[in-house]
Order: sequence, then C-alpha cells, then structure tokens
Amino acid sequence: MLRLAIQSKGRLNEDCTSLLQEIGISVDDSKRKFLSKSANFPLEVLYMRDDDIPQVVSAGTASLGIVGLNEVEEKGFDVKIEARLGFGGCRISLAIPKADEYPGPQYFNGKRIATSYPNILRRFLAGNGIQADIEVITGSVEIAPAAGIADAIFDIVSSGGTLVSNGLKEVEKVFFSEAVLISNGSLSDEDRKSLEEILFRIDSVKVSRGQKYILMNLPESAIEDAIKILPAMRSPTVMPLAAKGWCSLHSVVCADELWEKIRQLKAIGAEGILVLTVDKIIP
Ligand code: PRT
Ligand code: ZN
Repeated sequence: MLRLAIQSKGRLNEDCTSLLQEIGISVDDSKRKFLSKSANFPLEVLYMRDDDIPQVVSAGTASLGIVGLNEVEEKGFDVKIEARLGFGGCRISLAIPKADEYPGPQYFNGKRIATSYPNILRRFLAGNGIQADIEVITGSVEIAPAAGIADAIFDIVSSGGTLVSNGLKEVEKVFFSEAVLISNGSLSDEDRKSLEEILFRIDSVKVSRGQKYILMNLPESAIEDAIKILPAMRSPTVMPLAAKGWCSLHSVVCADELWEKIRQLKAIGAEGILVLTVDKIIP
C-alpha cells in the first residue's frame, strides 16, 4: 500500500488535506495521530515535519511525500519529483538592510549571511564566485541582521511583508519553489499503478483550477461572434431554446478573463448569464 508523508502542521498541511479531498481520497484526519489509512483508496497518510519528508521518502519509509521543492533541493536526497502541485509558492532570496546600496552579488563578498538553506546558498555563492560566511540558523532568520548575527539573510519570501517589517530589502531571487509530490524511485507495480491514478486525478484538479463554467441565452445571429469570444476546449456547446431565434450557449472560461468575457458577451446580446464553479475537468 502507498504511504504518503505530509506536513503535520504548518503552511502546507491544509492545502495537502484539501488536495486529497479534491482527488476523492478520504482520510479521517480528525482522529489523526501519526498514521491514518484512507477509507476508499490504497493509501495511508503519515504526518510529520516537512524537513524530514525528503529523507523518509528517499529511505522508503514512505513511498510518496508532499513537500516544498525548497526542502527537496536543500536536503539533496534521492527522490523523484512526480508533480508540481501549484500551492505553497515562494522563493528563497537574499536580502540586505534597506539603507544599503546594492551593486550586485559582489556585495556579499566577506559578508555574513544567515540562513536555514546553506546548501542552496553555497551553490549560488560558488556560481557567482563570492566568498561569504554562512551562519546556519533555524527559525526567525529575518531578525539576524538587527541582532548583529549577520549582515544579510537568505530566506523564504512570499509576500515580502516580513522583509519590509524587519528593515530589509530583497536583492536576489535565487530559488523558486512550490509544493511538489515526490516518490521513492522503486515502487512495486501495484503502488506505481495507484500513483498513476493519483497523478491522473491531480492533473484534472489542476486543469479545473481557476476555470468557470458559463452559460447564457443568446440570439442565434450572435453565435459566430460568441465562439470568437469563447474558444472553449473544442468549441462551445450550443442548444436551441423554445423561444424562436434564441439558443443557450455553454462554455468554460478562465476566471481571470471572466469579467472581460461577460462584458463582450453582453455587448453581442447575451442574456441570463450564469457562472458556475468547475469541480473537475477530465481532458
Ligand atoms: O514544523 P515544520 O518543520 O513542519 O514547518 P516549518 O516551520 O519548517 O515550515 P512552514 O510550515 O513555515 O513552511 C512549509 C513550506 O511552505 C516551506 O518549506 C515552503 O516550501 C512553503 N512556504 C510558502 C513558506 C512560505 N510560503 C513562507 N512565506 N514557508 C515559509 N514562509 C515564511 C518565511 O520563512 C518567512 O518567515 O514566511 C515568512 C515570509 O513570508 P512573507 O509573506 O512575509 O514574505
Ligand atoms: Zn520545517
């Protein structure tokens, strides 16, 4: 049976739990302690600290894991990246005191940089021919310059708010991360089959994210124009209405473009527009 390691608490936990729900794998996490078995899929979920997930998957204690790509890159364990999951997005950046001028990476020559990601940082520094001291600290890296522990930091940034409130500015975006599904390279045939099913389901959830189902009444004379506005997966569905000269048109649009499309559709005579959330798209 597949065993999936996910973060027990923290930023990725909720998104991992929602993903499992969205792909129809029910895990009773109200009773969760350390290990929970799914009621409807050959999978058990192991809850742990994110730092340990790459190692546990590489060692085969868990066959799968969901973790930030940053942890995979930093730890360097031998695991296979099966899918990017589109949540937990962040970057690891170099940041320096706001008032300092930044002439480029040579700024860091001879400086002390605080980080929890020494390996990724070491590679960046080597790649740029920089000699700097790396101070490894876990947690609250952003206070290191004010505390006099370091001159600069190399840490995870998402909105940038933490840097601003600590008087720092981001000067190099070094590594871009998101949550990924990792596997142990040597899965049994049965586990590989279950993994293929999980990947198929994740794909359809990813495709449906940010998509809206839209339906409307439209004068038949406007169908050609509507098709130009709504290039659907193949083409929009058009159905006749009882009222003569009118039809019902259904399509899927990207949520980002929704209001612009609605404006264009109203301009060609669309009425009674309904917009619905798409649960799954199976291409
Ligand atoms: O207890 P455990 O070890 O499991 O958790 P943790 O405290 O090590 O990790 P956690 O829950 O903080 O983060 C888990 C993963 O989420 C990370 O490894 C990243 O892949 C991802 N992630 C996404 C983030 C952020 N966004 C993020 N903003 N991880 C941390 N942060 C922190 C960052 O360290 C900094 O302190 O948020 C702050 C910056 O945020 P902004 O928005 O102010 O820029
Ligand atoms: Zn951690």
